[in-house]
Amino acid sequence: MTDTLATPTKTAEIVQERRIVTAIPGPKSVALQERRLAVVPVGVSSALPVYIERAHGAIVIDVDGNQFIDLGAGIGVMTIGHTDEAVISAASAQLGAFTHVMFTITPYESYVRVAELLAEHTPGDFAKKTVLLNSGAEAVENAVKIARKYTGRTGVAVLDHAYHGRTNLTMAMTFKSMPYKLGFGPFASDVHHAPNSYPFRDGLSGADAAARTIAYLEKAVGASDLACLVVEPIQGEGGFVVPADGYLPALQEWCTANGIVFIADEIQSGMARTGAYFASEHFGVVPDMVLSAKGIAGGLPIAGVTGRAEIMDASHPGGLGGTFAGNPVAASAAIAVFDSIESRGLLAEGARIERALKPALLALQQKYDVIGDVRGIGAMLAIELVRPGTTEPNPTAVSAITAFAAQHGVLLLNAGTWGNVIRFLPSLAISDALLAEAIGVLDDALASLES
Ligand code: PLZ
Repeated sequence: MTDTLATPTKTAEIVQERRIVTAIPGPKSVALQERRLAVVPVGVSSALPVYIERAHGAIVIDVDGNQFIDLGAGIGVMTIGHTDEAVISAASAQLGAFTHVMFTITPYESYVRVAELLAEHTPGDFAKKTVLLNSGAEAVENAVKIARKYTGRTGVAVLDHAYHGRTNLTMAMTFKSMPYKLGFGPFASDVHHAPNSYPFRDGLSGADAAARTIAYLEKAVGASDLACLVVEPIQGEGGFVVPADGYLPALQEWCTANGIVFIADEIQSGMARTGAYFASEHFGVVPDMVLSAKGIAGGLPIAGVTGRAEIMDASHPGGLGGTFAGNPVAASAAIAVFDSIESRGLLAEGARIERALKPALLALQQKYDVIGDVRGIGAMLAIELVRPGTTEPNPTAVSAITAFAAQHGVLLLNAGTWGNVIRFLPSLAISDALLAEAIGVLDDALASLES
């Protein structure tokens, strides 16, 4: 049976199974890699030089016919699964209707509908408005732009270990120098990095960590100079760092008291990944602005800045936009993703994935002392690797494990300021059986470290 499926003609025919049939990378990938090296700069690197031909659900299949269990979902983009029928049909229908007219010239309904859906599903019961953009970084840029216009202030506060993008302003906001910033400056000014809450490393309560963040910002900047504080409710690239209880509410309270716009960058944590539409809900905060991208449109590029109407309306007409921003094909796909989450009850899937994965990861922690911490919510889980008996980061173990997993048909992503975190952010379409199989490979990978 599997033979006939070796070259499936339709993505839906891809059986949800792991299957390695060549060396990794296989010969066709090796040939493509050679072509790529001649024409694509080394600055654009790939975690694994395996070239993908098609994908469905939680499986990606490469040009050599190898099938991988995808635990990264393109860094949290394919939240409802690869080649989802609803996304394909919505985007295809829009392709045949019109692909571009430019919303700032002649508008169309799908943009408005996405704004309605984001207003409905982001936290908070107040009037909200949304501007659509193309990428996460562009959403962050626009959020800062709007917060500055609204407050008449210029200071931007961000947290240590944050990731907000690769454009000039967002490089300034991103914490980690290598590979994101080194040699790419000078960076935008008036961006201030404050200590975050990182329970595994600082051992602080939420209240104490918030007091530390606030004291830093008050001393180093001054609250009245800050336009906004941008936080990822669960830090993504920084290593799926979940703040201690009470940390985010204390920050929000301080922002509100001081007229600082409280912005949640939910580009990685949002859109049903954690079992809630947006991770802010787990922490009891209602941000003034929520930023979304990645998972909102099944892989088509679109991003949103959704915020309190009075803040969003601070910009003069014509101040916000962009040629492709809110592209109709991507907007149609986003509507299909929202509809699928509702009609298929996908909000429950985050909790299912947590139930399937977290106890297994905790069991591995008991077995292997290289795992210092297991954390996360829903389908946003991670293990932080250390030198056994210490909290010293262990990126070497992460590299060895992700390489082993790739050879055995499991795509695992790293993360973390020290590159010592493995994050699990599969699509919500992944089955418990595939998760169990991936855990088996992870167990073997951990065992191989000791041999
Ligand atoms: N904010 C919280 O996670 C994107 C970047 C991967 P863009 N993270 C993955 C890479 O190596 O470039 C991200 C994020 C958070 C902002 C962004 C930026 O989103 O769509 O990549 O611009």
